[in-house]
Amino acid sequence: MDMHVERRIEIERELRSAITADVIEPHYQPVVSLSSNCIVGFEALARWRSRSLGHIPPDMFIPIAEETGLINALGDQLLRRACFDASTWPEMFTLAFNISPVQLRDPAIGHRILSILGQTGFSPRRLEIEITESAFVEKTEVAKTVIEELRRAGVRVALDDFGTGYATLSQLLSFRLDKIKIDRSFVSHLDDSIESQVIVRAIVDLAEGFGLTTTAEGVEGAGQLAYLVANGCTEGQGYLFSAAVPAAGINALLNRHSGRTASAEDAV
Ligand code: G
Ligand code: G
Ligand code: MN
Repeated sequence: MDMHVERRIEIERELRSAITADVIEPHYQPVVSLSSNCIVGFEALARWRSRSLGHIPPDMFIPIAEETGLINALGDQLLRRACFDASTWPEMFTLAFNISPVQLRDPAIGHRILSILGQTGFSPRRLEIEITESAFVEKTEVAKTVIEELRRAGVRVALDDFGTGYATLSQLLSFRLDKIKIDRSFVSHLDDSIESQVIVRAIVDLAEGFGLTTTAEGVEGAGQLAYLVANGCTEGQGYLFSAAVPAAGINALLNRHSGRTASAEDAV
């Protein structure tokens, strides 16, 4: 317990200086169209290697940033860097960026996101924000206003980790969304669980019925990919294609990918 508390305090202290020094950087995981097998965009995932503490995963430092109020500064910094990096990619690639429910409690976040887009010259039409279900449960008025503000500017909105939260369908449907991301806990059991297959198919149908696209998260195997393709899932993401790579690795990834012919077995 003491060790845990000490470690946390240490991480919090290091996190403050990491934000001041702007050393937490987004890496990028490709999002692949399942109909063409082409990369259509990248999701930014924060990566932090601290000199004194080593690699700290976002699952650990994002919650600390949220509890300490550092998330706004960190989120802005990461988005600025991601838009800057993404501006160098070919036009057709979109940038997906995670916004935590805590960030969505701040009525000013919409304005800040749009200013960062203006400053970096990155088109709102190329940005997609990912929001988890919990943002749709409490304090929904602020979240709703922010989402509407961003959508009016052309930003798209994806519901992240769908199927794992506590939002009701009617709560979710009272927001205007563009995409549903199917949580990897369902995708990872597609080979051995009929239940997972039924759930994934139902989510794809539900999304289609509301005119939304779907992205399957955590695709790791050819069998999972085949099921997703056969059932009309729009896009996939996962280690089968590629893990997140640093900004400097994107060109190599794109070159490797364009040298191949499109086929279901073909991983990025
Ligand atoms: O990449 P992965 O383990 O590494 O990410 C773990 C979790 O951290 C995911 O739920 C992801 O949404 C979240 N995360 C990663 N990067 C960011 C970020 O830039 N902002 C926010 N709010 N969450 C992030
Ligand atoms: O919550 P969100 O979907 O934003 O988090 C994405 C998380 O999933 C990141 O931690 C990312 O590193 C991780 N991830 C991406 N692809 C795979 C995969 O194929 N398998 C597993 N186990 N994790 C993945
Ligand atoms: Mn995400």
